Amino acid sequence: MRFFTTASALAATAATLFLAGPSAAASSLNPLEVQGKYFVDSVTKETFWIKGVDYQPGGAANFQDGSDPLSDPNSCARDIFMFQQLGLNTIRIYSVDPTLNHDECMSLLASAGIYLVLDVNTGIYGQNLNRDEPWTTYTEAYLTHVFQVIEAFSGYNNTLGFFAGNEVINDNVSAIASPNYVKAVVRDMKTYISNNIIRQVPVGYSAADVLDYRVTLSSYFECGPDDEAVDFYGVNSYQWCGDQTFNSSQYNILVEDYANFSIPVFLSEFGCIQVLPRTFQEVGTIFSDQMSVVFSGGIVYEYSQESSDYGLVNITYSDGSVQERHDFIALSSEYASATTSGLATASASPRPTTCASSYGNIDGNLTLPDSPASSLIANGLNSTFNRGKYVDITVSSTNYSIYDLNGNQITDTTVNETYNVPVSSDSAIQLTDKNGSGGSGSGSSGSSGSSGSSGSSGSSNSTGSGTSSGSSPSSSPKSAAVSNLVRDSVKVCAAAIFAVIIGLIFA
Ligand SMILES: *[C@@H]1O[C@H](CO)[C@@H](O)[C@H](O)[C@H]1NC(C)=O
Ligand SMILES: *[C@@H]1O[C@H](CO)[C@@H](O)[C@H](O)[C@H]1NC(C)=O
Ligand SMILES: *[C@@H]1O[C@H](CO)[C@@H](O)[C@H](O)[C@H]1NC(C)=O
Ligand SMILES: *[C@@H]1O[C@H](CO)[C@@H](O)[C@H](O)[C@H]1NC(C)=O
Ligand SMILES: *[C@@H]1O[C@H](CO)[C@@H](O)[C@H](O)[C@H]1NC(C)=O
Ligand SMILES: *[C@@H]1O[C@H](CO)[C@@H](O)[C@H](O)[C@H]1NC(C)=O
Ligand SMILES: *[C@@H]1O[C@H](CO)[C@@H](O)[C@H](O)[C@H]1NC(C)=O
Ligand SMILES: *[C@@H]1O[C@H](CO)[C@@H](O)[C@H](O)[C@H]1NC(C)=O
Ligand SMILES: *[C@@H]1O[C@H](CO)[C@@H](O)[C@H](O)[C@H]1NC(C)=O
Ligand SMILES: *[C@@H]1O[C@H](CO)[C@@H](O)[C@H](O)[C@H]1NC(C)=O
Ligand SMILES: CC(=O)N[C@H]1CO[C@H](CO)[C@@H](O)[C@@H]1O
Repeated sequence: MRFFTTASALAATAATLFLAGPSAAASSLNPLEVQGKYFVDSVTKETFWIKGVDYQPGGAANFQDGSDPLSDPNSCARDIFMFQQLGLNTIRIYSVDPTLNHDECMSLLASAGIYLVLDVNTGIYGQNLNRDEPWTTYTEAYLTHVFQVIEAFSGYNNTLGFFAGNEVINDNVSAIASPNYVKAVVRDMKTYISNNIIRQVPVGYSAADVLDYRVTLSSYFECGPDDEAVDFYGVNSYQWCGDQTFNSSQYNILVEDYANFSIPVFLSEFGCIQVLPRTFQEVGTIFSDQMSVVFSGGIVYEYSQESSDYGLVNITYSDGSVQERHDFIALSSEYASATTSGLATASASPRPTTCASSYGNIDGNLTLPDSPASSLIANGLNSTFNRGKYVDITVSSTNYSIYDLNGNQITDTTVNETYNVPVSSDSAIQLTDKNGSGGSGSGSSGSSGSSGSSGSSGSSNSTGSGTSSGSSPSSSPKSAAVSNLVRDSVKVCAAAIFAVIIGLIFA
């Protein structure tokens, strides 16, 4: 009798699994796209507001090639578990090594429902623009690095967009010298993508919020032909410190200043530390009707505790463990209660397709220089370059220890794989054959870019070895896809048939 019940239950379960299979398989994470001033899900057309955290364990300034935040599946599983506790739908990473394999980490992020906004620069010499003398660093070699990052990440549907630069323009000298070079990088990236990659992954710029040119710089990046203007804009803002209101923080001015912006704008860094511990009181306002009509959410600086003291968690590198800090608890509570009202309906002003002849306080030469990489832009990197694709997830539970604020170890640290991640040739065919159909793709506008990491200005000129390690050329995605499909359906069918037979025998 007991066995009979079990067998029936098994049969029922298997049948459910079998029937539910197709619809469960259908829920994979859709690419986002830019529509007017909002990000929308390209399939459901729902508006998307970013709930994010900046993620660069070790600090962006110390980045070296050879490993990056998405190259080790065990640390990804550890941190993605934590991202889910925080309620995130997006992370931002400042620097990666495009020759490494990011497939498993990007697949796990996608299964957890998390998008990536990725900066294309590093602090390594040759992988960023010198903000004071950008003409010395705007070279084919530099752009090769940028295009490698594009190639490595465009095949993942959860790549939300690329930042061409972070705070490249951050003082009076760079405000004269750099705007047209950053915008040239945006143009080169957008043109590279439209020529060589099927999905027109959006390209943006992340700005230091300097009031002298807050409005003029964003207007300069927003204007012009589609292939030169930015698709979205990030503002790094630390103006809400401690106990404030919409008005006292001057968020009201910030919102007014971008009220007519024609493309998505969001806080690409926020979370002032002048008053500690942080309560993240501003989250409620960012996602309120007052603000969410203009700002598409925000990204808190930053996940790991570094010397700058902005961490949500402590990472102990000797044993790979992480521990929640007070700010982690505060942010997860604020993000959990922040809701937006669904479909945003505010109509966007049309994007200005011609630029003014000058913009206040960025009064250098605003004409874009010709690209030093026009042949690469036309033809793409060679086809042997490391192109990312989704793979079967092998590590969904980290082997590192995770501790809560009180030092108690969290025992179940399995990532909640909410979305199906189709392992298929799809990622590969998101990239055009160099001489195939070419990138159609909906263009949005786009602009700006540069390098460096947040907070610090100045082009860093650290000498990293420019070499990359561990490039793992993808094996044939098509055969992997087919074998995966076969494997899965064999598994499900066999289970169902077995269960039904057992059920019949015992019925
Ligand atoms: C906030 O500032 C605006 C002016 O920008 C003013 O109209 C409004 O009354 C202020 N609100 C509060 C609650 O003080
Ligand atoms: C936004 O547009 C409205 C209506 O055209 C105008 O009154 C307002 O001054 C504009 N705001 C900015 C910051 O340009
Ligand atoms: C995080 O690390 C710092 C410095 O090592 C330490 O002072 C602090 O107590 C740690 N915080 C937690 C919650 O473990
Ligand atoms: C930078 O330029 C602005 C306006 O162009 C000026 O008001 C400010 O004093 C300058 N700052 C410095 C440090 O020179
Ligand atoms: C402005 O920059 C463009 C592109 O680099 C260059 O062709 C032009 O000569 C510059 N104009 C001036 C006045 O320097
Ligand atoms: C392909 O590109 C990579 C990286 O740019 C380079 O190292 C390699 O030599 C190139 N291979 C061919 C066959 O051109
Ligand atoms: C975790 O697993 C990886 C292999 O996947 C291994 O290299 C590493 O040493 C393990 N770390 C711990 C702390 O067990
Ligand atoms: C996993 O995610 C689903 C969908 O968001 C949710 O319903 C479920 O409660 C989550 N499970 C856990 C253990 O968090
Ligand atoms: C990416 O998204 C597109 C559009 O929704 C879909 O057709 C494609 O199958 C997806 N690819 C992968 C690998 O999930
Ligand atoms: C950066 O470092 C390189 C290599 O050491 C050097 O050749 C170059 O002049 C430096 N550039 C700047 C702007 O300091
Ligand atoms: C990589 C490659 O084969 N590029 C070629 C694509 O086609 C154009 C013209 O159709 C050639 O100029 C490129 O060399």
